[in-house]
Amino acid sequence: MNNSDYESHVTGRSLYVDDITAPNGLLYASVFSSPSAHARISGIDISLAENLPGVKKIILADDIPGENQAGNVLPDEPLLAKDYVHYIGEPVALIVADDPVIARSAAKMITLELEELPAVFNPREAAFLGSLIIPPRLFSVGDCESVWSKCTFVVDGTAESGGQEHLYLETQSAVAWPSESRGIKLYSATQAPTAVQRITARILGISMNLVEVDVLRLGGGFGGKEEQATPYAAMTALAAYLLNKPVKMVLKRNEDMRMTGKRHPYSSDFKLGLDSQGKILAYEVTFYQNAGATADLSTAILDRSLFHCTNSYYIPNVKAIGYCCKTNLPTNTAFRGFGGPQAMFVIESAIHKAAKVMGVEPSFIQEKNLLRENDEFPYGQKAENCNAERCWKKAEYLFNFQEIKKNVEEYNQKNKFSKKGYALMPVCFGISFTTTFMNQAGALVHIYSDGSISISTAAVEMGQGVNAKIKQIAADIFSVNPNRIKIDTTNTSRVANTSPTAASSGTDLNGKATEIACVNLKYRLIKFFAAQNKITDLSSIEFSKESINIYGAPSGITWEKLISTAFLNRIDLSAHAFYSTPGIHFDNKINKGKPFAYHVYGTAVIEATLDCIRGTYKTNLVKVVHDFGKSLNRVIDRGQTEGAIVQGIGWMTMEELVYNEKGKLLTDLLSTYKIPDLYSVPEEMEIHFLEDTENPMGVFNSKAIGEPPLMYGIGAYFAIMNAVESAHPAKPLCYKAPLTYERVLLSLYDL
Ligand code: MTE
Ligand code: LUZ
Ligand code: MOS
Repeated sequence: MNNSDYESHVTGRSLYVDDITAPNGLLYASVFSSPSAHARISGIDISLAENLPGVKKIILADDIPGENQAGNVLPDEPLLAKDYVHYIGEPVALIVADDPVIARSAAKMITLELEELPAVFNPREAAFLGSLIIPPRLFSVGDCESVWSKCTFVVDGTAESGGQEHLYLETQSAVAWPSESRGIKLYSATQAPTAVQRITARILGISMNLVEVDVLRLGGGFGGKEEQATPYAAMTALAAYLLNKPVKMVLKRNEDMRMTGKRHPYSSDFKLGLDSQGKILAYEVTFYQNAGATADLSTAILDRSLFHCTNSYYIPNVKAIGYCCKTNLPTNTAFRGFGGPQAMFVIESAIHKAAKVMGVEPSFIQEKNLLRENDEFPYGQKAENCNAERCWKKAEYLFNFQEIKKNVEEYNQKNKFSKKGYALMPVCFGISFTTTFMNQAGALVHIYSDGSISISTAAVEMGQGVNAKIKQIAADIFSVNPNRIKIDTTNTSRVANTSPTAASSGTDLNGKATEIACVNLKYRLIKFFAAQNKITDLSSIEFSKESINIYGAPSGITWEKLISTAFLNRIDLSAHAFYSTPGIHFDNKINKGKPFAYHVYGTAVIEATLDCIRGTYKTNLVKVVHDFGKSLNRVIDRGQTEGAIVQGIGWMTMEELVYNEKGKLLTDLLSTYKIPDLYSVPEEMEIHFLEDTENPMGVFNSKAIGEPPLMYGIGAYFAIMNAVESAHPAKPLCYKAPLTYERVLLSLYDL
């Protein structure tokens, strides 16, 4: 297996930003941030901090040479707060010192004079006050209003899901070097090198070609470094620029948890109408998204909630409204699933409630309403190569739903203080940035005269295996040993104007660009070889196992020989290529179009066991049939699926962010914020790759894998709830995630 950096990871040789050897004169930056959730700044006292030995400079908003604006999507985010602060943890000043301990000590000596203003933390309250980042968004199809009266069953209710801390192992980090031409070279742990370049140039008031951003790899991103690595990189660059010295900034864990945003909490209202047979006729949903203090990616995330509001089901009449609510919490941001999970939790809650009213299992309604070929999504795209039913049927056959149900029932008969529950979770997720222009990527491939190959793309390796996949693509096209290939760092000077590595499309976009570059180079080499050997039929020439064949027979020319001869004959051995997803478009005035290149499908079954005395539970098993297309790399794809499922279960069950009444995060360390560990991951996980599936829109017929499986984790919520229902059938239900042990315990007793 050539998953390039497994070995260097386990032997500790993989480098991260914080490992970069300290250059001479390296300074360290630390952030002084707002202690108040909403206030006017009437004064700032930096005199004590300034005079602390070792402190080189305290940087304030007025020191910014360019524009004090870090907002990438909307210009509503000062890099350093000047007159107002909008959340606890908002950067106000930057302390640069000889050493990080001194920088942090100095930060503690800064005091603000504040006039406190009313703060709002609840998105519904924000919406009521008209505190919205953009006007409400509406996706609709059919006519719900005229259909309710035709429904046999109509249920309504609310569903709430909490935020989620990314908890990438590597916190936000950057190192900046001033360069000769009054420019900056930045090493940043970012998913979006071009965004870092653009914003840094704006902050410094210089042009983009003077900022070079280089990314080797990330210790995890999960969406948390799609936008939010940018301000920390820009601050580091600002310090380096003003002091003309290299500067490093690495957040401590509790700083990162307090200052950076998370998955958006949502509070939603739903109404679902069904006919007597369980066919869903109409669905109305209103999402109140807690965006936090600034826009960041909230509007795109809200859009994805609207796109995925019907999950894997066909519903003819839909009205979905989204409020992007501005509150005084740290700005929330992209997190694996990007608004999709929040929306799917609501439709699954609605189905669960309807099942209760109808006296059927939720799976009865789920199965009956699964998407079929050519069904139209509320946003106008048709389900093509739709595998929703195939995945469900295959899972039913392989995992024997009836048997699981029977075992659960038998177990529950036999046990009084322990109950089991189970749930099914179908998922449908669209692949492409829903902001159409972002679906572009580039690749730069060099073949060196010794036959070794270097590839640069826009893709950032963050543990998801994109480098290994891109290496495989090139190795396959040239038919060479993957060890010949090095995937180089992601660098804005080598590949320009890039989109972040996000939306699960890293391999799709950058893999395609790599494919085009390699195919072009190969064609060039074939033409050269044909000319040299006086071959007229180009199709007779084939690259096979490090050699060149003619009509299937070895020519005696190896890859290395071909390359060295091509070099001596002045053949260009470099190629740049560009890829943009064809055929996608979206009109965001009417909210119709074809935003996605394709959809990913799958079905999971999840079983949980509840301790009815303590309220604790365990997810015993997760079994999935997933449509990977033709998997490029089964080891990576299985790892992505398992990791995403566990992350999804964590979000739905144990990860709880607690703020005090002033908006201060109390759960800012791993002692208080619980994520799944070795003891809480499902005891049994089975991932089945759906057979015989094609995806012409993917590289070599593969499908994106990064985000979709996270949403299988939603099934854990309903599996636990199913067990709670067995323990306490009379208790009214509410849909509020995370379903922590505490919440389960309270729901088991009539307190
Ligand atoms: N896997 C690991 N190990 N680390 C990560 O940070 N990020 C996820 C997913 N898998 C992530 C990960 C997210 S949010 C996305 S969008 C995709 O990887 C991005 O990479 P891809 O587009 O190459 O799949
Ligand atoms: N980022 C983005 C994303 O800018 N647009 C998207 O549609 C998206 N989807 C998933 C994850 N990140
Ligand atoms: Mo992933 S949320 O698109 O970085």
